[in-house]
Amino acid sequence: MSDILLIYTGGTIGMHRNPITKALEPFDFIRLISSVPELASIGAHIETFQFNPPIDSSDMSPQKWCLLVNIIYANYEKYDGFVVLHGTDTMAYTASALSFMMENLTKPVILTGSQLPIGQVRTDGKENLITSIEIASAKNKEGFALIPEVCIYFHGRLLRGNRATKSNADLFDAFETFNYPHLGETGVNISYNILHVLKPKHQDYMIPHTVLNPNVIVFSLFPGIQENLVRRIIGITELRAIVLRTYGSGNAPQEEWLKKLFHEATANNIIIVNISQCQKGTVEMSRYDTGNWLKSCGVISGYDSTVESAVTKLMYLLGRYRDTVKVIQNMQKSLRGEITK
Ligand code: ASN
Repeated sequence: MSDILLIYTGGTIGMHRNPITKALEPFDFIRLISSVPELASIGAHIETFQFNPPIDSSDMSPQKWCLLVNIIYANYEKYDGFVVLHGTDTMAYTASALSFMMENLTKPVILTGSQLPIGQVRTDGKENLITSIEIASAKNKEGFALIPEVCIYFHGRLLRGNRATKSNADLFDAFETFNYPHLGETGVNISYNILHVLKPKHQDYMIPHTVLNPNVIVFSLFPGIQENLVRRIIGITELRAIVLRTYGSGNAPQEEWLKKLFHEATANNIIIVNISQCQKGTVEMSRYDTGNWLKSCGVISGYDSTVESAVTKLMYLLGRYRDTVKVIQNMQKSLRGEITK
């Protein structure tokens, strides 16, 4: 029997409808658990930890990521796996952040949630919760965790956390990894795609990293983008990095003012990471002239990274290294399977 720590942060899965405002709001975890008597029949010993108060995931923050890492680290030896119940809206950011913040992770950390509250008749929460616990409990022949990485399990799909994106606000089928195969799929059985799962050194200790530097912004290019606005952003004293969402395979308008500003920014130790506005595919700055000039300004490739992964990886690296060169070098490497290189 596996020992699982179930951490409830909040999200729709545990919400109920306020009888006066009719809006969904976070609710008590005990009530949540009593909605799932099936949990008693899973072959796992489950203990719980609850955020007080539980939050809508729009209120997630780097401080709360640190809290999650500290909870997992403090209980790391005691449990075989961890299931984190989380709102769907920022679940992919949390999954990405946790993957970077826990180096040498050898145990499953499975994030899940739901689109409908667990107490509601047509809820997707029960299946998501029950299967996540099964996945977090799964071991291989040697007795090691089958999925030793941070994942999102949702609507029959097991996804690498730092590759995942919330792709649908309405359907139960809400998450996808556009640039990486699913790590598992569920039907009658759970079938795992073990070839694509990370293979950690099981003898190594997990190292938690809880210093994050959030002085990062994301901005998208669009036809008509204005010089005075971009100049203001780049002039912000605290700014350390920009996740630049470019066109197609990493292209940008060939405006002299944009070139000058990007040159100034990178010369000023601001890291600019080029990722595509397309959900699928990768940045290849040398493919067109419109991408190549970005390279000559010191803009670096984010390859096939998601926004969520690029932002949280920068926060983690900027918190870990003072030296901009080190941050840039590590941005170019796949640290936890987050980019294809
Ligand atoms: N607003 C909710 C949240 O992210 C959405 C959900 O969980 N389905 O907390």
